[in-house]
Amino acid sequence: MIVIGERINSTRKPITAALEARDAEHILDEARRQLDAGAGYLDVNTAMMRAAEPETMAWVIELIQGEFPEALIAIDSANTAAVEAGFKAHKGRPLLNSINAEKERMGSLIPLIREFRPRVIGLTIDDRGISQDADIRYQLGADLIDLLAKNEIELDDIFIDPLIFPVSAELQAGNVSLDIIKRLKENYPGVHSVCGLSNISFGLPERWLINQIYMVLAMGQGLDAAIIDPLDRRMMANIITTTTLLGEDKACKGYLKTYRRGDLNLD
Ligand code: THG
Repeated sequence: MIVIGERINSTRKPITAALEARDAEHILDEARRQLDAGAGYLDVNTAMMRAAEPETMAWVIELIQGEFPEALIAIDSANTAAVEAGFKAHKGRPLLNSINAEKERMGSLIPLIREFRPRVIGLTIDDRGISQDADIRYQLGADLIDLLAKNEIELDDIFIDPLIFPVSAELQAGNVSLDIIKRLKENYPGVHSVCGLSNISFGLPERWLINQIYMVLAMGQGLDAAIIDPLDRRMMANIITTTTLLGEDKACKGYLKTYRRGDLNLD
């Protein structure tokens, strides 16, 4: 499972405050803790900085990679200027979060993708919004894969996000996203699937319980990347245990290593 750490996101108030104050220590502490917990990417969203979103994105990336040269960033932005600023600041290959099937956005991002060759998350949404129909969302994912492949992006560098609706608002929301993950795995085994999980539990109590069980169900269908809080020890323990049970942890090495670190002791 590729864990994308979600904590450096300007929708979180302490992060907005740290970005506004250019509080390097706070951002580096968030980066360090997520990397230590096993994050393969750090998602960075600076959208709440509005006009300063691009320069703030570049500042965060340079700050983190200055301290942790191996760290990779998922550039989480709907703003083309911020994406470009992020690409220019980043050493190594970032993960673009995200492109989608909206015509206008696609037009400006494809040239940047061709120039900077990031790994790419594609969302299953287009100008009509999010469909509740699994066939439509699956097809948007398949079309994005074809488009990225045509632009010489390797299958291993493509991540499709089936998107998740709250199960409290739409009874079949959980099943629809599971179905998309399964069909993508069957038809494009070299492509990754990814999601941010927390939407599934919106509007219900004890959200952690819903998020964690949904993670296990999604991994059962082939989900291999997730945007989560890596400091959530129970979620991380569930992920390693599920990986082991799915036969992807040779000699249970990952499970035993996690046990020896004390990270399976959740009391
Ligand atoms: N798919 C893709 N990208 C995404 C999402 C997705 N990026 C944004 C989001 N969804 C994932 N990132 C976050 C970041 C922070 C929080 C949740 C998701 C978060 N949530 C608090 C909580 O759940 O308790 C509430 C917010 C707060 O702290 O104020 O922190 O789906 N491709």
